[in-house]
Amino acid sequence: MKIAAPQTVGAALRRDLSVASNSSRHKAAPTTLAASPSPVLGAPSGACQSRRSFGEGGFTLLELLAVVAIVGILASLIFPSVSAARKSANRTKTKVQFSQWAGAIESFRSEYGYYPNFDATNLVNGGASTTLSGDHLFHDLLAGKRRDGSAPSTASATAAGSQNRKRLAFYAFADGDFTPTDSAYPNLIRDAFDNLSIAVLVDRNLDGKIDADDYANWPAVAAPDGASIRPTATDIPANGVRAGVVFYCADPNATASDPQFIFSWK
Ligand SMILES: [Ca+2]
Repeated sequence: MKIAAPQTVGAALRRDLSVASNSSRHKAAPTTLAASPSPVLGAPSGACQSRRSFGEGGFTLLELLAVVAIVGILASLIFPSVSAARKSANRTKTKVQFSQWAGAIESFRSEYGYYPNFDATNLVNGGASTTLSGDHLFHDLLAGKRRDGSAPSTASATAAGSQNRKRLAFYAFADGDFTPTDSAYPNLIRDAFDNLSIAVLVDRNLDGKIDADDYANWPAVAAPDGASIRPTATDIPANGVRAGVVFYCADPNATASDPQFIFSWK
């Protein structure tokens, strides 16, 4: 007769106890078993069920790295297209802004018979004050008042109040048209890219086009990197721009070596 080794007996006893324990649990919770799906009923033991649940609920390091890599690839694909779409939308918004300003200036001409004289720099913020009570020629001319609502200046013949002597409102500027009061350069007109360097030109001799007869040199504007860039002959139609008022500013992608612009007429 073969006698089992003590260790083997102990192991057999533990198996028996485990089976008894499982059997007891199964009996103690008949409702749970009945409600459980068939794979649980077919599981060999509670311990195995516990390990499987833990494995199914977590991620290995490899899985996490794979997820991170996939998210990175997706981000690299999505972000450039989102950025390009945002720039395209802002270009459109800026050109709409130019068109609205041009309409206001044409209204000024209809009223007074001539285009207004802007700052000698031919920039919408040329010589502008950064305070609400100060002079902002471009704004004050078209709004018929200062930013704070006070009467525009009549200090000279070209001051806003002198040119728009009837103090008519040709354009209703919104707060969003200006840089915030807490910015480095507050209360200045900006485009959709927060660009403050915006050129404005008018048909000074009223011949139906804007060309060298009106402006010997087209105004330079600041690129995002601070470079001063100026349109060249390739940017401007050979016979001038057939318009009474034009605007332009640097494109957000412009640099000194690659000057690009947002033109109101293109
Ligand atoms: Ca002209």
